[in-house]
Amino acid sequence: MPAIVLIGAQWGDEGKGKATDLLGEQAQWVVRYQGGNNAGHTVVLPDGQDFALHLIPSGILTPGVTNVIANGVVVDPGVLLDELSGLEARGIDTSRLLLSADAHLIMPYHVAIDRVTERYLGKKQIGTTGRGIGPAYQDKVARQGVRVQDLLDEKILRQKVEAALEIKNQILVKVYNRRAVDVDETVDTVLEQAEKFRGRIADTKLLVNEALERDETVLLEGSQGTLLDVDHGTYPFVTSSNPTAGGASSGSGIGPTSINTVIGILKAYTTRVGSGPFPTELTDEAGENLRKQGGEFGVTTGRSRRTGWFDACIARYATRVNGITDYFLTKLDVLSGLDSLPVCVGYDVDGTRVSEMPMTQTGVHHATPVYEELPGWREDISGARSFEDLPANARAYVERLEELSGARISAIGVGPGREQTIVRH
Ligand code: 2SA
Ligand code: GDP
Ligand code: MG
Repeated sequence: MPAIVLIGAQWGDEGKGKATDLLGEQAQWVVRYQGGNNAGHTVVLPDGQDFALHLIPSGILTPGVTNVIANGVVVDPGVLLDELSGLEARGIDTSRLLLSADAHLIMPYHVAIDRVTERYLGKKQIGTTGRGIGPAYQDKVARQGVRVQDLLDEKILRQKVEAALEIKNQILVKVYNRRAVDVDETVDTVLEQAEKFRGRIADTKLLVNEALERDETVLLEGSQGTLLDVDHGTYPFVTSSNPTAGGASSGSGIGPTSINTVIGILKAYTTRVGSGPFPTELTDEAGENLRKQGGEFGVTTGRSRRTGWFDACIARYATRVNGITDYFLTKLDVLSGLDSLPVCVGYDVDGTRVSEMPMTQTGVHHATPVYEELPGWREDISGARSFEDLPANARAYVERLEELSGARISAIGVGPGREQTIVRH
């Protein structure tokens, strides 16, 4: 059985947690391949209990599934332990969670640097989650990172932490006027934490590839979204990893030929957390209404999410850069009660009409949406279970989005619950 990749098609928070939970029932493995505890994936179980997962794959809630934090993820050991104990306290079996020996660690100094950098950027800040994600990936690329496998050898760990802190401490003290980070204290802390998850460290790329050879289903759970991708997103207002489908291969160690399905999770409108351009953003009452109706608040930081109308240029772009085969359209229920629904079908960029994402970041900043108005519907659709149960205008909205996005909409979310899903294909 080939691997399935599940990715966010917009700026994250499209409902990847719910989608992973739904598909988790058909999978033997759920693998996180990028990001870290900046993610906030919500899963609502049929009994009404809801869970917010940050670092651990959403498949942990499905009995029998083996969950993997793969090489492309950055792991904060303290967060890992807290998340594990939180799940265990709620009766969740966490015995099937493995951690790649190649994953990089978020060290306490990465968190400190993330926060201090944002503060110093002032108005130009990215609006990060402050979890140390960017600085940890920076060290990975600069070849100064500390990996999970380094926790298995205290001598190597100490050398790596010493090397990583040599320049950082000078910057912290001389530029940011902070206290230097102590090597011994840092090493002791992570070693103590590692005691509690040493048994989970594994050669996960071998295990996942072997599972594929046995015809088992592997679901690769993306976090954040296409426009937060460091290569394909609205740079520099992005995260520091590759949430797009290509990242699933490098971030887990499976070949791209093992992947034959890429499911894009697409919200029926648009949201974004943090700074950066957002052409269809609504800063008026309509935006506030979407935020309230959709409960658009960050699952990790609690920040208000920015809201706006559906942007078909983004969807088309996501279809292309990810090779999306199917869409799961979420939160259609949130749009009930509106007279008319504007859908962005193109942009006016400094007097030129375009229908694709502008080539340059300046173009994205200058993009004014060109809208097509679709008629809304008033009915509560949260109980709909088949496409035919939806009002005609809701069906027409879905069909138009499908046409504009360039990939079939195979499932539709009409509420946060697992059962509040319409499967079309
Ligand atoms: P970072 O912390 O370096 O990854 O931040 C860089 C940008 O990436 C955005 N980002 C996110 N956007 C949406 N959702 C995310 N997860 C949380 C959620 C967000 C929260 O589920 O709601 O609680 O605030 C997420 N993680 C990173 C971030 O806002 C920056 O724009
Ligand atoms: P993720 O980061 O992509 O997993 O998404 P989040 O969990 O950050 O945000 C999605 C929110 O929408 C969560 O509160 C979900 O429970 C909720 N949700 C998911 N699908 C639907 C849906 O179809 N309708 C409604 N009303 N809520 C949904
Ligand atoms: Mg989220």
